Amino acid sequence: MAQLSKDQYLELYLKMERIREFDMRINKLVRRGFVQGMTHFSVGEEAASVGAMAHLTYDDIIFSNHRGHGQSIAKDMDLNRMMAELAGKVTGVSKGRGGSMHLADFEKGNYGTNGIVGGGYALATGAALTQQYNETGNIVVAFSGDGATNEGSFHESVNLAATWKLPIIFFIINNRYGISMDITKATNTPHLYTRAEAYGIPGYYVEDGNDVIAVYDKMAKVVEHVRSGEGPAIIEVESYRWFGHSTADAGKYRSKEEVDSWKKKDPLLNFRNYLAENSDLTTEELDVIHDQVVQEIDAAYEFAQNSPDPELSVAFEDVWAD
Ligand SMILES: Cc1ncc(C[n+]2csc(CCOP(=O)(O)OP(=O)(O)O)c2C)c(N)n1
Ligand SMILES: [Mg+2]
Repeated sequence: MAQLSKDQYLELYLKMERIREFDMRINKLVRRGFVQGMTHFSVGEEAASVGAMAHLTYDDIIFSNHRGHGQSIAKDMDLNRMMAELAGKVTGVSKGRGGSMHLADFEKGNYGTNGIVGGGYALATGAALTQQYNETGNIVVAFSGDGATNEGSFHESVNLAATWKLPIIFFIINNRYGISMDITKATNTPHLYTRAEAYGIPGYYVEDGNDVIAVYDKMAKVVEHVRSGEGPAIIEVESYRWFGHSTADAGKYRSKEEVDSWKKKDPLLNFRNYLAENSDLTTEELDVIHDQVVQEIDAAYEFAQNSPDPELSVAFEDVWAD
């Protein structure tokens, strides 16, 4: 296990707290009608996004999917503008036109969440080709779920990326479901990282994707490989979403025992306990972080509440490149 500095631990913890608190708040705000449109929560999967993002700079590019709050927050999206976007306000990161599945921040290398399952792979592969062509030295990470890897776009993109040795990581968060579809009914391979072999690239696996340090450690190796110019890699991390697939899903297809067993493997609580035992951080210091995050979310809510709706003309902005 990597031994990190106090600041590094704090950074990981802060981001996991942000993801957790943001989505717990959004869950309430959806019910109140403040946040509209389909929303998918990252609660339970915080460690995967945070452990992965710790190795990327703002020049490195990510593409995310429909469940992209965690990755957006891990890549430092402004919480005020993120909350405003979910509420459809003009101050949102996409001027209130996109909502949860169209969050982007190009300046920080976040090329967007995406409502089309498997829709990010080819875009990410194109972005990786740009990095290689322009010799930027930057890498691209395409985040997706397990279900998306059965889309043709996954196979086409990995194949091309492998053939051209593009600097891209296909990062799969395997939460065992694609909406209500159990993974064992959707594919005959128990693990998704083994697919890498078919394309002649390395596949990496994190069995406990709720352990942020385990993800951090494995991602260090993956990033080293891809940055060295050796070509792409696949990484699969096992995790679990605590809530239903989206706000429209009561989650009847999963047993209470199964959900509870994963809640016991709470990535945030486990990391808190780990830090209390293995770092200089005290539980009091971690409580301060928690309180700070709650204040950030309060402020984001206030910002979104006080922001205006977009004018109709905003719908026609940014359609063409200047
Ligand atoms: C092309 C396409 N097909 C189907 C859907 C409907 N849909 C939305 S999310 C989802 C399941 C995705 O599962 P997975 O990739 O495992 O991600 P998870 O939701 O588990 O994080 C489906 C089928 C869609 N949005 N786009
Ligand atoms: Mg899934």
